[in-house]
Amino acid sequence: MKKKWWQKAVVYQVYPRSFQDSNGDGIGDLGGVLKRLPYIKKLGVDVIWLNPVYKSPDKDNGYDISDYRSIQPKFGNMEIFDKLLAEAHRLDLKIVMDLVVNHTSDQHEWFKESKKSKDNPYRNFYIWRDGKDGKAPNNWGSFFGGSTWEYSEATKQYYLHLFAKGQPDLNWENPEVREHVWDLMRFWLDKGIDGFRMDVVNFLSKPAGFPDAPNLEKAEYANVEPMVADGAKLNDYLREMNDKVLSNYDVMSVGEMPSSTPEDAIEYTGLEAKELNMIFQFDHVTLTMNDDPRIGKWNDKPVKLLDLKKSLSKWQKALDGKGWNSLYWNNHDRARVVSRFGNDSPKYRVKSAELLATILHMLQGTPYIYQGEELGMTNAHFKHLEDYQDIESLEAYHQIVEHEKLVDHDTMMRYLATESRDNARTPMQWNDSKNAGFTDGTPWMKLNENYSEINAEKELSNQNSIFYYYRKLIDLRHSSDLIVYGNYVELDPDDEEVFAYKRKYEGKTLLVIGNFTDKNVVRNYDVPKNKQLIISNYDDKNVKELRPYETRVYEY
Ligand code: TEU
Ligand code: CA
Repeated sequence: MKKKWWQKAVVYQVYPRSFQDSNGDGIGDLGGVLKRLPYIKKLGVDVIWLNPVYKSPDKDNGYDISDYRSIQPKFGNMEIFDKLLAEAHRLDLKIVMDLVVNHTSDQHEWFKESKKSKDNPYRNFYIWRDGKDGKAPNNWGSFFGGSTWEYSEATKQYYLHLFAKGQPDLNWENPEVREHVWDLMRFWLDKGIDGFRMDVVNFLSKPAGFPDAPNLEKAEYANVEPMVADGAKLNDYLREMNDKVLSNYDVMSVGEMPSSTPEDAIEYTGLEAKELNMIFQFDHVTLTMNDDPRIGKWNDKPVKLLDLKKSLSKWQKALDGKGWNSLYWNNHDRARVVSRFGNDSPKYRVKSAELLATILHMLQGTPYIYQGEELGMTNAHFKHLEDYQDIESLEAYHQIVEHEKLVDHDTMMRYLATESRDNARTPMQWNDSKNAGFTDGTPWMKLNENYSEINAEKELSNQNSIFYYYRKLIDLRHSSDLIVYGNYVELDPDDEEVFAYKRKYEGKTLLVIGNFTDKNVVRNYDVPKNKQLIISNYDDKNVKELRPYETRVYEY
C-alpha cells in the first residue's frame, strides 16, 4: 500500500463542551480549545478530531445539527473557528471535523419544510411512511428508547429516527440529499480542514420496504442495528462520496461503523476500495452485554482478557495488508478505559493506564486518544440519577427501570456507573483549583471528584506521569516503520493473564508484553540476548517476573 500521512498520525479527540471554557458560562468552547492548543501540541499528536460544533438544539449534545454551515453560538462563531484552524495549522496540527449526515436535527430547515406537506420539495429528504393498523410502520426500536417512528399530524405519516425524535434520518436514496451533503463537505474542506469522522456512516442505507426486525427477545421494540448496519447501497454512497468529494483533497476519513465486521471494513477501507481510509469498529468495546438482550449494553461485567485479545487479534490479522485499523479505547460514547478495561484503584491506576496505552499503541493502525485518557482520567462513579445528563442514559433508565421494569434502581445505577457515556463527558481536569480549571462559572456537568488527584498540571510536573508515557509512545510511533507498518503475530492466545504479540517489518521484530493482573507472573519468551527494551512502565528492568500491570516492549 502506498504510504499515507494518516498511517503515521496520532489523533487527539476533543469534546469541546467538556474541554475548556473561555467565557465563564460553564460550557467548553472553541476559545478554550484555542487556548489549550499548546497542551495538545506538547502531547505530540498530529491531528485533532473535534466533536460537532455546528448549530444544534443540543438534544444529543450536537449530534442533531440544525445548520451545517454555522457554529453553535455557545461554542463561539465562525471567526473563532477560523482562528482555531489557522493556529492549529501554524502549530502543524491538523483538524478533522465530525460529519453527522445519517440524520439532521428536526430544527433543520430541510426538515421544517419536509414535514409541511407531502408534495413539499424537501419531502423526500427524509423517510416518511404510512402507519400500519394505526401504529408505527414497523417494530424497530430507537437507540434512545421507544419506537424509531414518530407520527406527524400535519401529513398523517410517520418519519424515521434511529436516534432521538429530534434526529430525523435523511433519505440517502435521494440523489438531492447526497448532492447537498457533498456541498456541505466541500464548504468545510475548502476552508482547509483535514478530514472527517463520519457519524454512524454505515447506517445510511436502509432496507427496502422497512420490514419488521426479528424480535427474538420479545422486547417492546426490536433491535434496529442489524436491520440498518452495512446496508445494500452503502458502498455506492461511499464510493460516490469519495469520487465527488474526498478524492479531490488530501484528507483523512474515518467512518464510525457499529457492528461492522472485518470483511465489511476491508470493503470500505481496502486498498482499491476508494471509499474511506479507516473505520471505528465496535467489537472490542461491546464485549460485555447484558444477559437479557432487552437490556442491551447495560451491564457491570468485567471484560475478560481472553475476549479482548481475541477481538483485537481478529482485527489486526484481518486488515493486515488489506485495509487499515483505527485504534481506540475511548471516545465521548464510551466509559473511561482505565475503569472499564483496567484497574482504576489508587494503587494500580497509573500502571494499568500505561499498560493499556502500550498494548493499543504498539498495534497496527492509527491511534486515537480521547481527552483525559492521557491523564488516566477514570469513570465518574456517580451515585445519583440526577448527575447523569446524556439522553442515552436517561432514556435507558426510563425504558428499563420505569417502563419495562426489567431491573431495579440500584442495579441500573450500577450499570450506568459502568457503561454510561456521561463517564467520558465530565469536564477535563486541568488542575486542582475550583472546577479543575475547566471553568470560572458553574460547570454544565458535574466534575469527577478526583480532579484534585488527577489533573494535567500534576501530570505535566511529573516526568514519570501517564502524560509523558503517552508522549513516549507517540514519539516511538513517529520514529518507527516497524510499529506503523509491521505485521501482527499474537503469542499464547489462551493466556488469560498476559497479552503478548510480535510485530515484524524488514527484518526487525517488536515484542510487546502486558501483565493484565495485579499479581506477579513469570513468562519466558524466546528473545535473543541483543534485545533492546524500548519502553516499559516499571523502572528496574531486569526483574524476571512481570509485576502487576507491567508492560515491556522489546525490539531486536
Ligand atoms: O454514536 C452512534 C452509536 O453507535 C452510539 O450511539 C452507540 O451505539 C451507543 O453510544 C452505545 O453506547 C454516534 C455518536 O458518536 C453518538 O454520540 C450519537 O449519540 C449518535 O451517533 C447519534 O448521532
Ligand atoms: Ca464557554
